[in-house]
Amino acid sequence: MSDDCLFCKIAAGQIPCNRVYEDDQVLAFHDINPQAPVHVLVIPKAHIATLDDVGEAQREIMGVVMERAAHVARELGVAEAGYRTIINTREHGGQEVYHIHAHILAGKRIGPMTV
Ligand code: D5M
Repeated sequence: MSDDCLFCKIAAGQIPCNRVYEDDQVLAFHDINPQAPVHVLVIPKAHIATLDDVGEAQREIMGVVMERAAHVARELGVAEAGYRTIINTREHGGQEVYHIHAHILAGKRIGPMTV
């Protein structure tokens, strides 16, 4: 756990969230500022700041995060219609919270990616 990390505090239950899935390794919760009818964040409970911090030692947990993201999408009933999964990295990627998270955006046709 990283002391100053918002998502570590959410993972530890110190800050509330609108949880949709939890196990010993992963937590998924609704984004506080949804950009689509369904907007869920999937995080590893262990602190990883960015995708750039993912190396061999994080392969397994990131595989679990992505597998659970697909599971959550199915559970929310959006898998068949489809969804977008995004990981933002650092400033130019638009990352605001430096604890890696996969966004799941769904519930409507998500527009083309813009840069
Ligand atoms: O995305 C960070 C996302 O985290 C952004 O969409 C808002 C969301 N957020 C911030 N604080 C909270 C809390 N407390 N609960 C739920 N969601 C939150 P990024 O990819 O870093 O830009």
